[in-house]
Amino acid sequence: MPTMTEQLNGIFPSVCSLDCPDQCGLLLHKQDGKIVKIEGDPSHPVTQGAICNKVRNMTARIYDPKRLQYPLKRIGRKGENKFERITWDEAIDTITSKWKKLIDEVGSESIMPYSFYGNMGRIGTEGMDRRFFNRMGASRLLYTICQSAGTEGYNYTMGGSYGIDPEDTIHSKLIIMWGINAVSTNMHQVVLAEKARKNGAQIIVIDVHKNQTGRWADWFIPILPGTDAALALGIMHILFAEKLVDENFLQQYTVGHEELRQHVRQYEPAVVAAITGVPVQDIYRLARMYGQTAPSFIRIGNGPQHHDNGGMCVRTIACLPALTGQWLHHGGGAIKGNSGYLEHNAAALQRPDLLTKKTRQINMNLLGNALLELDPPIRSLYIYNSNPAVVAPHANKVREGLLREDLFTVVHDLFLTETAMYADIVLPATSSFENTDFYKSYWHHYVQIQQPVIAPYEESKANVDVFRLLAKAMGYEEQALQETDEAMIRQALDNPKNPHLEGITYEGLLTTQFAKAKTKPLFPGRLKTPSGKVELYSAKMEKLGYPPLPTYTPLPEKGKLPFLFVPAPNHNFLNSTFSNNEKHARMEKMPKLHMNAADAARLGLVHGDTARVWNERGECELVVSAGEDVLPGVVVSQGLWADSPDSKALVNALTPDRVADMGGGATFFSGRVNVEKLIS
Ligand SMILES: Nc1nc2c(c(=O)[nH]1)N[C@H]1C(S)=C(S)[C@@H](COP(=O)(O)OP(=O)(O)OC[C@H]3O[C@@H](n4cnc5c(=O)[nH]c(N)nc54)[C@H](O)[C@@H]3O)O[C@H]1N2
Ligand SMILES: Nc1nc2c(c(=O)[nH]1)N[C@H]1C(S)=C(S)[C@@H](COP(=O)(O)OP(=O)(O)OC[C@H]3O[C@@H](n4cnc5c(=O)[nH]c(N)nc54)[C@H](O)[C@@H]3O)O[C@H]1N2
Ligand code: SF4
Ligand SMILES: [Mo]
Repeated sequence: MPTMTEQLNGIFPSVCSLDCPDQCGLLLHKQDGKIVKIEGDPSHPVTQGAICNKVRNMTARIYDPKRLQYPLKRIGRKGENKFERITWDEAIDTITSKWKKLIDEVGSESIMPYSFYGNMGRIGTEGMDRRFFNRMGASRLLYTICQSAGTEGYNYTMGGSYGIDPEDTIHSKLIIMWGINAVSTNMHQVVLAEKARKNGAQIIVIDVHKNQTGRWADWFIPILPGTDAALALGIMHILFAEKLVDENFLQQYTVGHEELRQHVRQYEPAVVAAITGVPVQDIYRLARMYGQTAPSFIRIGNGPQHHDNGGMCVRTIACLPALTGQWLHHGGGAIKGNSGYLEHNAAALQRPDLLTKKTRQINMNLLGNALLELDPPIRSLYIYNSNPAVVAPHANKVREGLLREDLFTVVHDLFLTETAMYADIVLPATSSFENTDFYKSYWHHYVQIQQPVIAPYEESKANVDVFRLLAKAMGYEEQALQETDEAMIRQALDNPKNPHLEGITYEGLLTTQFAKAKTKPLFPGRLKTPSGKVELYSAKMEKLGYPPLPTYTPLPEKGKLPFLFVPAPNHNFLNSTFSNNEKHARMEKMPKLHMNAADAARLGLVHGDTARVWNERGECELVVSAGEDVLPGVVVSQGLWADSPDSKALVNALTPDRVADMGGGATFFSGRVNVEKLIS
């Protein structure tokens, strides 16, 4: 049988590799060896043949003439975009000679990997790479940029990343999309919610911006950024006061309900309204709907947790389903993330045993500090699966770090990204359709496999292949550093600690393409919290110095500058991915600043004007969209736009690199800015 890459024509199964909860099953249509069409796999139970516009247009990206074809070395100044072609041999030799010298002279911790999930394939993002850097004894990165604050917060309440099966949400009667722009970022949750709606479900969206998800809701509730914990506590206040709680569930499956009952007395609706901007009557209406409808489901998004108080906020929202016993209803409960069900054998895949000493750990949200202030300094950065010059907070600090002449930077990517402009060596990466890997969603319950469908583009190489080459050139002889893709996938799937994965094997995936984890409802049952119950009161948090009960803490910087700035993702990009592909940028039109009409009028701004947005960290120029989509005092932009010397749309120039209350998380949405009309 010829392999899929050898077959020039046909339709081949695949999986979307992007960092998106939906993790769709795909069908790739090939003609004359090229992918000509991408569609959703109709047989995938969650995808059901539907995919987003971004990926339907993915061929524009994988065959974009700007794609990197061969390795490059820098010949101009850093950031100047002057490179020349070199061979892979020269690239690997240059990198490893430099690293050997650094290790001899200043030690292995002077080298630091930086990566995220530009491709969610696990052997390429947390497999051979981790083995390699463990063996080297490089500084270790803490992967905090996305959901770490909320995950830690949720875990204090629920004991792990376990929610309900999203496929069950068709049975819900009340769906609350809380700080999630699901129409853009989790479209199949919207499809499932639509099914529930046909059966009579109401859909509520709680957000700081009436974007397309808010417009789709039956009831949109605008809220001030960073105040959601107060709203959740206000709901609890009413649920207890009006006896809308499920006392049996509280008795049997929670700890701390008496303490919580006392504690939430202070969160009177009038107090909560003043904090959140949600009117008193709406707080009552929301609490009563929530208290009187079952099954109800809360989809907790990333919005509320990208704030200084984000961990506690998610921990607080996560308490709500327990108060009304929703976990016992089919289709009731919550999802923050579901990665617990698909937990693979991380030790077998990453091989922490290769690490012979305890190396320092660096929070990726503090990349600017790490490059400018760490002692002993970082002398070499190896960046893959990520574009930190655009996606990391406090971008100007990051770029100042990347400009350091004594920093040797390697970037492995499909494109000459804004980050790659600062590299000494640039390596071309294959797209996921050219690789072997396994995939697991952090929302639905399916594991999927990708086998190469097309040959590597020009001289590009997969992450795992580059690390095998680097290992050889470094003289690392461990077998773990030369293992095959297949061996790594087998090792990862073999996780005796996770019964949900039982029966999911490499062979099985080769024949079925996807497989569902074996799950059962969380209740009746024991959680992985210390008490085995939902921890409304958490002794563990108390020990760690957090308030043991759900609590609202205001954002810092209150009032310092007039506007809270929320730079969220957009519809047609995926973080910065696609921002450099003309087709996607055209679909998205232009970087905008959504502001309240009253604020705009006060500043003499009209719809379509360009506004200068600035604070002590940097500035941006964005096109004003004035209206009622955001509350006064809030400005929202969407999308991580391509950045060049003549565009001024780098929103992360404005975002704080403060670390959130939990998980070392990012605080992208807690920054404050000034806005004025740009006079040109
Ligand atoms: N199209 C598209 N899809 C994506 C991505 C993308 O860039 N584009 N990114 C992917 C990734 S990596 C992730 S992590 C997910 C993220 O997807 P989501 O979970 O949807 O998270 P965000 O888009 O960051 O923010 C969601 C919403 O929170 C709102 N928000 C901000 N602050 C607050 C607040 O304090 N309270 C409330 N209630 N709302 C607030 C924002 O206005 C936004 O509408 O999406 C993934 N999918
Ligand atoms: N202002 C603001 N900033 C944010 C956010 C926000 O909401 N607002 N969201 C944050 C969140 S939630 C996240 S998850 C981060 C995401 O930040 P990143 O992980 O940096 O995501 P992308 O911008 O998609 O960049 C991924 C890069 O990986 C490359 N890539 C893809 N596949 C491969 C591969 O197989 N090998 C290699 N070597 N490279 C590959 C892509 O070409 C792309 O350049 O951004 C964060 N930044
Ligand atoms: S980006 Fe999300 S919705 Fe679009 S195809 Fe990929 S997994 Fe599906
Ligand atoms: Mo993310």
